[in-house]
Amino acid sequence: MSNLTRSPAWQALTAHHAAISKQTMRGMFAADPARFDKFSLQLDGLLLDYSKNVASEETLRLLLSLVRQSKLDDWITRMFNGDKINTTEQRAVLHTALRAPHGASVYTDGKDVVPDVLRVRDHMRRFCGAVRDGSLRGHTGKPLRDVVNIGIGGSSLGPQMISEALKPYASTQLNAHFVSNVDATDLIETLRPLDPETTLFIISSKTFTTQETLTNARSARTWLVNHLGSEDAVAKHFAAVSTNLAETSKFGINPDNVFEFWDWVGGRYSVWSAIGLPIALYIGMDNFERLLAGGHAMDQHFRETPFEKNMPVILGLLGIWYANFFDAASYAILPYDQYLQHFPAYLQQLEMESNGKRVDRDGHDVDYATHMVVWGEPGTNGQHSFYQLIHQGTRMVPADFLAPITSHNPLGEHHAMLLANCFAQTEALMLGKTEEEARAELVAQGLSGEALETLLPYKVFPGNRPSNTLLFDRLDPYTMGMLVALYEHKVFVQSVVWNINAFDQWGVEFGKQLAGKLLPELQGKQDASSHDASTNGLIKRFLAH
Ligand code: G6Q
Repeated sequence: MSNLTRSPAWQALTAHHAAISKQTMRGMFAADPARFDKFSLQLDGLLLDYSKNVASEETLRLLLSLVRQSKLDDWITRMFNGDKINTTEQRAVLHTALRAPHGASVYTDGKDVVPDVLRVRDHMRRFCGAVRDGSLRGHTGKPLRDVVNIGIGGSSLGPQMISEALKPYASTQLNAHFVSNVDATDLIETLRPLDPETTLFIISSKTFTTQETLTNARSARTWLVNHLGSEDAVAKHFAAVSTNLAETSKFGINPDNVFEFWDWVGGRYSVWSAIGLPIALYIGMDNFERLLAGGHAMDQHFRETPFEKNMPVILGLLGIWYANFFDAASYAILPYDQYLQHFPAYLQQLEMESNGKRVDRDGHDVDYATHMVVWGEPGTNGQHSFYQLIHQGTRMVPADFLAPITSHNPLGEHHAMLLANCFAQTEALMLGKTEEEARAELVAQGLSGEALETLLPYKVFPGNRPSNTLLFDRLDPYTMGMLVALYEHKVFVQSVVWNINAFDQWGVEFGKQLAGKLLPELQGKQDASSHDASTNGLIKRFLAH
């Protein structure tokens, strides 16, 4: 048994789970009219309603003792102070320094990192200003109109998700595009409608060695040079964001267009760094800085607020409650905002790459579940497909609902309908529909006798299905910053309780090695018979064509 599952806090939660399983949320709401007030938190226009959880005040008390037992306060201090808490890579974890305000100091290896952060931010401001006002132009003198980010994983998902989320703030003069897949279809379909004379490529890669990104970058370069007829065009049409300045220079990118970041920024935590350049170009540097300010506000909240009122702590603990004590295997992210359409995919990486681990910080296999599978789609679309399983399936799927009070696109009744759907879903998941209620409905529809009895079991909804709701005034840059930082810190809280390192990604590195090994075999340069029979068979079939 691990220290965690043996601990008094864990044991107390196991016993409490057995007791609370006899209660329902329906009953808890009926018994306590103040439940919403007790189980909700607010920060700068962001409301977290966590009252629709299978949790009582006692549950929260026990979960908070679990987090205290894990010494979360020490871990928070260590992270913000630049300790090398990413031990398997011997790195500090300082994405929070990227959103630190002017005047702050954050040290790692005896060096204050903030002056470098601010220097790169100033560089971004100058570059974005020059592209946006047309003073920085393409090789033939035309203004740059289409920004194509070439990157993958952490060097793509964040910029793409936030550019889409903040589209209402974007310049009407610029379009943002994202190419990540090594499948040439991604690049070719993106470039097809674009004019090389007005296209700016940003090659985003922390390592600048990622096979997909460099392959796409080389093909993009060929496309540009072929169309514009000169290698000189590259200097005007390519920028790079990387920690590997030697490789960006080898690629031939104009040093004035190279934006640096550092190994203490994890890929999936890097959207706040120059990896956010496509966002800054698209929505302007002032808006990008408001995004940083929102992230910083959440940092302050996380560091300074007692755990019982701390949003990332509460969200993290509720995830642990379901993953470890209810055996929930997945949880859904359900944004009722079309602009947040890429948010589930973004959180899939943030949460599953961070906490999809099975060896603890002491090198031992864990004997408890770690992260749940994350999935989701914007509402109301999901309601017409997978919500069936959430309402009536055999598995518990806790869900986070997100919605803005004000729409950027007010049109007739649309927004009221959207929110009516959102609130109705969380209510129905919580309440369910009892046999009695279902029977009354069927009677009202004119059914009786055998026909009614046959249909009745299918019309019952067990309810007691948990959800959190994040309701915010408007999806603006500051709110977006708060939301992303909220989930980052939630992931950290969970990693601390689970005693795992949220900041390495050996599974991803493994994938990078594998493709490199097989490529020469598919190209017929190396014998391809050393694999298992299935892999050999697939390679043979490919080579036969
Ligand atoms: C993020 C991951 C991974 C990474 C990509 C791209 O935390 O490590 O998604 O961001 O593999 O890596 P590069 O930025 O080095 O190209």
